[in-house]
This record gives sequence, C-alpha cells and structure tokens, in this order.
Amino acid sequence: MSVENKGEEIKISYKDFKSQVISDYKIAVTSRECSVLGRREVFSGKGKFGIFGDGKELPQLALNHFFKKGDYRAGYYRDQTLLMAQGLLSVSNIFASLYADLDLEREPMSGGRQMGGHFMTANKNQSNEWLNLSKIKNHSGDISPTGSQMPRLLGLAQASKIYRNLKIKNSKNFSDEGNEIAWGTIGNASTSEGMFFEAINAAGVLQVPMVISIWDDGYGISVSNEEQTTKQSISEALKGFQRTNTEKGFEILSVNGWDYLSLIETYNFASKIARSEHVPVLIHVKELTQPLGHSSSGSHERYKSKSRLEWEKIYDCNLKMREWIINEGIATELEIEDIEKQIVSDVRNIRREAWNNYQSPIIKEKENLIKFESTLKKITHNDPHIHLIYSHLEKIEEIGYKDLISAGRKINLVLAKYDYSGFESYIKWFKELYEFVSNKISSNLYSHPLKDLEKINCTKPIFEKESKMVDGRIIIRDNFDKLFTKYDNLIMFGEDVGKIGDVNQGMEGMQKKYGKYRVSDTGIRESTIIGQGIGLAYRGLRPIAEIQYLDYILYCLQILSDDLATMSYRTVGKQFAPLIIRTRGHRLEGIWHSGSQMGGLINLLQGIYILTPRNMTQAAGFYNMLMKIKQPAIVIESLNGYRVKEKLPKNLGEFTIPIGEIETILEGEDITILSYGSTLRLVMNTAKRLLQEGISAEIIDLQSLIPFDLKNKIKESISKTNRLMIVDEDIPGGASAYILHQLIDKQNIFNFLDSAPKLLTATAHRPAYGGDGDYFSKPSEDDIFEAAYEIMNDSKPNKYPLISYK
Ligand SMILES: Cc1ncc(C[n+]2csc(CCOP(=O)(O)OP(=O)(O)O)c2C)c(N)n1
Repeated sequence: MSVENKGEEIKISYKDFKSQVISDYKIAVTSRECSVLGRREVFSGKGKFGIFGDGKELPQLALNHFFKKGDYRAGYYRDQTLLMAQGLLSVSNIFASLYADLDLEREPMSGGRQMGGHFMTANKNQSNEWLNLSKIKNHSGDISPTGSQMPRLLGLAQASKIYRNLKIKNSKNFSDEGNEIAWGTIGNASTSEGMFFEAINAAGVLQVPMVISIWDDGYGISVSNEEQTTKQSISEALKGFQRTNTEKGFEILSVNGWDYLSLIETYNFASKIARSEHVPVLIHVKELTQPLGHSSSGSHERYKSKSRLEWEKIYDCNLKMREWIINEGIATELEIEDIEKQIVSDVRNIRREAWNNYQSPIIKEKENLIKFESTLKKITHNDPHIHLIYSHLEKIEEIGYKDLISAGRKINLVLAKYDYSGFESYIKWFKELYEFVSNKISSNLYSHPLKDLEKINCTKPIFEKESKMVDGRIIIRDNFDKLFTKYDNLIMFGEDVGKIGDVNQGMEGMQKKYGKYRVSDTGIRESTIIGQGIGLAYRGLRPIAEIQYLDYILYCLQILSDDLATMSYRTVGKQFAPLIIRTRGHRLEGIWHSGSQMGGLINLLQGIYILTPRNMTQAAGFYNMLMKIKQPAIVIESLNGYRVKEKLPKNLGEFTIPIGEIETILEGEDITILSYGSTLRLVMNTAKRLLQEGISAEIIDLQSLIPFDLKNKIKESISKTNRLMIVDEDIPGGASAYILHQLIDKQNIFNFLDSAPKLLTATAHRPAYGGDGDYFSKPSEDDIFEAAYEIMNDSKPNKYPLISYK
C-alpha cells in the first residue's frame, strides 16, 4: 500500500495498513462510547459536568501516527481520543475523572481537581527531578480558558529551535537535536481569541516547529463561524501567513475531518516539514461534528438547524470511517458489528467498576464512622443530635468524603459539651480523614514547597573596603553576566532586551556576548512572552522572561494566572515550569507607568512567588536564589533604582537573598513600619524626622510578598513596639489588606497591639502624573510622618497632640 503525499510516499504493507485501520477504528468507537456513557453519568447525577471528544476522533487518530516520543502537545478538552490512542488515558480514567475521584492512580490527570477532559503527562517526579521527556509523549496540562494553550505552545515549539542551535550540556532528557514537534489543538471558535493571533504571528516570526490543528465543527457552543471568523474560515482569513518561495511564514493546510486517508497524508506532510525544517504548520480540519452537543450543559438542537443536524449525522467521522472500511473491504459489516458490540459491553463494565472503585474507600470510611456510633451514643447519654446525624448519613446514596466530614463536624459540636475521655479514637479518625482529604484537595500549590525554602544554603553578598559604588543597573547587568556563564540553559528575552540590553541597560552587551538564541528581542506581545517562558521552562531550559513595565503585566495576567500559577496545583505536582519573570515597577508617575498594582497580582497569582527587592543588590540575590530552585516567580525591580548608587558586591552570581524572609533595616522601639520596594526609601527618610520627635520606628522590608514572612518575624517586632503601620503604594484594600490578613490570621498579632493599626496606601484612583499628582496620589514622606505620629497620639496624647488641620 502506498499513499501519494505531496511528493512523499508512506510505504506500509497492506496487512499492516489493515490492522492499523482496525485498531484505529476500535479506539474511535471506544472513545465515542465513553463520551456517550459519560454524558449519561452526568445526567444521572454521578458526575457534575461532562465535556467530551465526540466527533473529533478521526483526526486525532491520524495525528497520533506522527506524534513521536519526545513531542509535546498543548491542546484542549476535546483530545481524549489522542491520549487513548497513546495509551495515556484509559476508559476507567475517563470515568474516574467524571466522578472527581481523588485517587491519583485512578484519576492520573488531576486527582479529581479538574473537570474531565483536561489531560496531561508528568514532566517531573515528586522530588522535583526532571523526567526523561525524550522518552515520553508529552502533554502539557490542559486548562479551560479557550485559546490559553496557545502561548505555552509557542514556548514548547521554540525550545526545539533553541536546543537545535545551542549546544547545551545535560539536555538529552529534553531534546534530540531539536527534532521535537509541539502539537497544538484548538477549536474553531477559540481562534477568535487574541492569544491565538499573537501566537500564530510569533511562531511565523520565530519559525518554530509548531503544528496546530483546528478542530472545526462550525460552532463555538451556539455561535456559528459566520459570527466568529472573517470569511467564516480561519484558514482563509490567515492566508497572508502562508509561506512562499521567497518568504518564510506558515504552511497552511486544509482537510476534511471525516476523510481518514487525507488526514494521514496531511499529518505526514506537516510533521515532516515541521520536524526537519522547523516550519510552523496550521492544519484546518474542517467538516467535523459534535454529535452530543457542546457539553453536558445543554443540547445542540437549541441552536443548530434541522439541515445542519441531518448533515452532522451523515458526516459523523466515525460513521464515515466505518463506511470506508466496509467499502474498501478492510472488514465486513458483520465483523465491524462484532467489534462495536464488544466495545459497548466493555465500556459499560469498566464504567461500573470505576464507580465502585471510587465509592469503595469512601464507603469504608463510612463504615468506620458507623463503628463509633454506639460509643458516641453512650458517651453523650443518647443525645438526640447524634441519632439524627447517623440517620441522615444512612439516607445518602452516593456518598462523598464531604458527607462524612460534615457529619463528623456536627458530632464534634455535640462532643464539645462532654468530657474528652472515651472518644479519643473517634477524634483520631476524624482528624486523620480531614487531613487526608484536605491534603488531597489542597496540596502542591507551589512547585518548590515553602517548607523546603529553609533548606537552601544562603550566601551573603560580600563587600570589601575597596568595593566601588556603582549604578544599580551595573549590579544587575554584571550579575546576569555571571549567571549566563554559570547556567548554559539560561535564556532571556523580552521587548528591547536584545539589541539595546533592555530599556534600563540592565542587559547591556549580553546579546553580543551570548548570542541571539540566549538573549533576544521579542515583539510587543506580553501574553506570548510569558507563553514562551512557560514552554521553555517546561522543557528544561531556565528562561527569564521580561515584561517591560509592571503596568503591562495586565496583558499577560490571564496566562500567568490561569496557566503558570495553577500548573503545579492542577497537576498535583506532576508538572512544573520554573519560569522567572523579570519586570520593573513602583513609584513612577502616571496612570499607566506607576507599577503599583500589587494587590491585583497577589490576588490572582497564588502559586507564583512574588518578590519585591528594594534595590538591585537584593534583586540580583533573588535571581541567584531562584536559579537554584524550580519554582515560577516574578521579580519586580524598582524602576527608579537603576541609577541609584549601590556598593558592588564581590561575589556576583553567587550571593543569594532568602525567599519568604523579611529584613529589619532599622531597629526601633515605638512603632513597626512595614513596606517594600521603592516606598521603603521614603519610609527610611521619614524615620529621621520621626526620631527628631522622639519616635523610634522599626522598619521592616517585606521584600517577599509571596511567600510571606515564613518565620513569623513581624510578630516579634510588633510584640516589642505594640504598634503597626503598613505603608503601601497600592490602592486601599490592595496589597496592604493582604499584608494585614497575613498578620492577623497567620501571626495572630491582634493581642500585641496597643493602638489601632494603620494602613497607609495610595488613593483609589490610578496615580496622577507629575510631582503634584504623585504627592496627592501616593503616600508621601509627609503622609508617612503624620500617620505614624497619629498612632503615637493614641497612647501619648500630651506628647503628640493631634495636628490641627486633621
Ligand atoms: C476564555 C473563555 N471564554 C469562554 C469560555 C466558555 N466556553 C467554553 S467552550 C466554548 C466554545 C469553544 O468553542 P470551540 O473553540 O469551537 O471549541 P469546541 O468546544 O467547539 O471544540 C466557550 C465559549 C471559556 N472556557 N473560556
């Protein structure tokens, strides 16, 4: 058998071809049956929500034949057939995820954390060691926001380019000379997202081996291509990206999703040019259907016309494959029917087994709780509440851990009124189960566990008598220089980072010295700058992605929040992408150049470390520290610090600043003032004025907002001064509220305070431009002075009478 393929031929014996086709058909039918039964499980109440890959089986089976070990996928919730074909997703796994089974063996994609349909394979083990990714078919973890796989896809593809062009030591786990393809999948409607266009443009510029398949079923839930896409066709709309004989660009291919042979030809051609020449390819897979509708949330009869529904029945890709198999004589109708019957029966049995497996450990715990019933009744002298709790428990049919814990908490309330003897074993059972389940739900927020931060040896910066005073930017630059030499997999990129060495010259000369693959300029496209970083970090490189100003992080906040920040959590620690983000902010002027919005970041980026060094030595120390661990982090340098003189440390590239620790930069007795970043300079200046009034301020640099003061040192300071002020240039209720929450909830400072704490923040509006604008928008030295003075008035009104204008 040979198939014509744009000059290439796929040679395969007819016997092998036949068995490949039959094997593919079996997977298609199995996958479809999972979708059909899965949907029913939701309707019967066993699962909460179902989204499946029905109608997209065939193109995924074709793609699978060209997906090699070492390749990567960034896709979305329709791709179950591909993973099934690769042996990475079993029927039983599909049902376990529908039930949100917390057991990682049974539900390996997220241990019940994600809705079904979100797939992944591990890139690390639980000790944070890389797996050999060259030996695996890699699936970077899917996320629900449509189009959000695109930024990461760019980085996954770019890593091949970097590995092909740089000789990086110890890279065999990540690449074989850059021969890996990053396969993307996306729905037709999601191509309307900005991130899609950003990524396509960047891939065309960078010429990276990305093969993106668009599963086009004509709709995005109920909205048709007519309302989604110019010319109702994404491949038509993108024609300007098509490469020509003289210009590089994309190879754009179109194929019908029900045509098995054409799909095989198309994927064969695409994979060849992407793998060998690093040409990005877009495959528009048309004429697909969605036989069960978008998801379990509604039915497509509501928005599809009768004729469309009829057409979908005829062009169902599985049905078309079936017809083709019979017409070509690959199998008889009877043989096909036997295959189908067997599969339907197998899937049903496995579904039942998956439900029983999910329920059995919970039922076992229920039995354990029931064992305590008579003792608890006896101890509580037959308290009627205990009777009620147990009889309610008996009535629950499909039981979850929450039902047991909820019953247990009600029992605990009753027990609180009795002497704690006789029910210790019950309490032990309750505590263990509570801890077990909450750990199952809440572990792995950070890829570098906070408790392990202490284990890293820190090296202090060394200063000598003759150490020079230099501009801050020199410290940053020379420190990066050392890091480039020390880590051959360090890659830095961003807007204006390459040729001019960043807008503040902190990377001056680095591109010249280390080349364009290690230090590069990017387009103005923050979302895919972060995506590049995620993909590169995922594949073993150590990227530092630069976002030029903190204000523009809003453009990539969604990707940072949805993808990077959730990666460790959503994969239960099976994946990481230790990306470092470099940016600059704080204390500048103007609505879009002040870099103050820390609360926004803190709220949305739990899972990422957020570091706010007060000067460039601290910043360099954080970069040096982050290179030692595998954890995504953002370092926000002080924009007005690049020209401020600092002492040049001797051990650049080596010294580290501990993460999650505060630094007391001035000791005092009367009041603890907390701040971070550039604002600290104002606080320090104010301390002198306060001292003139006899107020001794203890000033603490928070410097690490996430993680926050892991050793609870602030509490020690407040227990000494008994007064607290937080100075923050963010809006009221922004980062200052987060800081106070940490102090009240985690450090329990409330009882140490003699006066009400003060949160001195900027105004609610964006900071105005100019000197007056700054003075009236953000905390000034006068504001800081007066606020501290007023706190002192509370306990010493005679010594510090209220200032009259207030
Ligand atoms: C950013 C975002 N907006 C909206 C949604 C809700 N939503 C989920 S799927 C979907 C339609 C996607 O259609 P398409 O890209 O064609 O993929 P299909 O589901 O048809 O395969 C929408 C609007 C979402 N998940 N993310």
